[in-house]
Amino acid sequence: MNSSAVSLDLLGWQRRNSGDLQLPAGQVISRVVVEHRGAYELLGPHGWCEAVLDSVARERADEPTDYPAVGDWVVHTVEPIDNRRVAIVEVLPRHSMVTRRASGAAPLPQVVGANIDTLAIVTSPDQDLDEHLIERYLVTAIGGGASAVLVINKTDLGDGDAIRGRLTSRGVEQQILMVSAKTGDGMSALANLLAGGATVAFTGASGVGKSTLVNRLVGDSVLATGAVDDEGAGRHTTVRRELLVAGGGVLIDTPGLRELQLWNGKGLDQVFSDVVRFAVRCKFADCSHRDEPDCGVVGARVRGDLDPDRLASYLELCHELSELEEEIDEYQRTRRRRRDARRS
Ligand SMILES: Nc1nc2c(ncn2[C@@H]2O[C@H](COP(=O)(O)OP(=O)(O)O)[C@@H](O)[C@H]2O)c(=O)[nH]1
Ligand SMILES: [Mg+2]
Repeated sequence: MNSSAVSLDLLGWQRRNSGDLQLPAGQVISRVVVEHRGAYELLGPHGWCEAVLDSVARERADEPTDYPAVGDWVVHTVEPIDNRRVAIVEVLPRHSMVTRRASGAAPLPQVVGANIDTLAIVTSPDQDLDEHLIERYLVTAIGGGASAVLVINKTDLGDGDAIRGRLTSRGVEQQILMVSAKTGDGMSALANLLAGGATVAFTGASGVGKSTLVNRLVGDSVLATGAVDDEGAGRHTTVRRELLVAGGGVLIDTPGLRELQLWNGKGLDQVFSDVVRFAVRCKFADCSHRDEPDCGVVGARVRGDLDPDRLASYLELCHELSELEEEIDEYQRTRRRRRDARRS
């Protein structure tokens, strides 16, 4: 064991809600805190360690989503297998998996974070508000089984109310928090998201203040609760950039993304529940809300009940998802053909 040992509960284990596991001797559970290409950094009751996926687990992994990701709970060997790194033998089932389309030509998923309870989508008044990007983030979070909140940071610098007004009048229904990482205004509502060992991941454009918010939450919680617990170990261990333990929960700071391509559309109906409500009135059940007669959605737009830009955003995402489905079909057909050719 090394000095950075952190209990599973401090890492948010109780949120899994799935009972105890019987592990063979020599194996333990940790959480993935950093992901490198093909290697991982783990943190748990046995301390910090570097890890690789065991060859059997690698053999079993068919899909990119079968590999460990930041936030995962993994079973691994206590002893290193190559003098340095331990072997991950199993990725435990996830209660959420926030996934986007990986960059590159092939239609493949990339797990942004596993077992995230809340995705905090951060904006700030000193940057242009990109509603389309926010809606993409919302669909991504909710489609992955996480909840989402919008955080308007830097309210000391500019008019946060104006941003909130734009989002709500557009039809965005998710909770909006107004904060200033600089002055501390509104930070307690943000800190509340961490209650009960919750994992909160911060996302949003570069420069909106994600890292400052995370640092402030870590700093405040250290001040509020004392940096040292009864056993003398740091309770609020700062562990690299990606995953930090603080304030009774777990924070994940992500690098800013300027674009985000969807991997699944499961969250679409919930994020665009306004559009879905109008769609009930469409004449055709498979209406595309573009040029069909008696379309409830276009009707709402014409009456001024539905923001045209919001509708455009919805239609763009629908289009992207149907193209993605075709690409996936084609990709899988090609893969099957290649496999069959190898076998014959
Ligand atoms: N005035 C003000 N500046 C802030 C606030 N939060 C962050 N900043 C500044 O914004 C800049 C970008 O912050 P950073 O946390 O690196 O953004 P990130 O790229 O989203 O992680 C830094 O210069 C911060 O000091 C805030 O609430 N108010
Ligand atoms: Mg940052």
